[in-house]
Amino acid sequence: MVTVSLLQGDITSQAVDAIVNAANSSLLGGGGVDGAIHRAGGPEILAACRRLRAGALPDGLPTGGAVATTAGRLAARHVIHVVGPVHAPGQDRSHLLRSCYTQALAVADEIGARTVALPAVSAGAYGWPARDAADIALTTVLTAPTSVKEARFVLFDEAMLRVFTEALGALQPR
Ligand code: AR6
Repeated sequence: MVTVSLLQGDITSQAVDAIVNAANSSLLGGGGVDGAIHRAGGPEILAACRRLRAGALPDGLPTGGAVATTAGRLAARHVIHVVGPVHAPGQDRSHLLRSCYTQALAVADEIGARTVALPAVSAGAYGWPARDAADIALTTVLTAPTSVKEARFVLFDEAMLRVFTEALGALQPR
């Protein structure tokens, strides 16, 4: 069974088997955690993404999908790129956000990753309300069929750590 832990910090510094990137469909970089991962990991990650675009993923990675690349010079061994849904008020796109986490863990299983660090996918530029993003992230990871042993949510700021802590507490009543 997967153990979930919560940490405030920068996902690029995590020494785990794989870190999850909140990318966009192009896989060619962006801001937020995506920009931070490419900056810290160096050009090898972008080169690997370009190869995917030239080969298996000519149209990019669909929303809700996941794919692994090298982690370049990061301490982690792999980056698992996912594409979260843009939050759209009035539309239920939560299945796509759940899919990011189930697919990320499925890819982790394929590459033999047992420790995985994850950000709050869609909770930044893509506008997902933090508490809903946290509830979806935690319930999905806790119930996913996976061989991953540790899912470490690395939350960038104190406010997001608080939201995830409250959401996890509500799932595990004392
Ligand atoms: N470590 C951990 N979390 C981080 C870091 C970091 N170094 N940097 C930011 N975050 P976002 P999205 C948090 O916008 O909403 C990009 O341009 C951030 O505070 O990175 O899925 C992509 O290319 C927030 O809580 O991802 C896409 O175009 C969370 O990571 C688009 O943004 C996610 O915020 C994806 O948007």
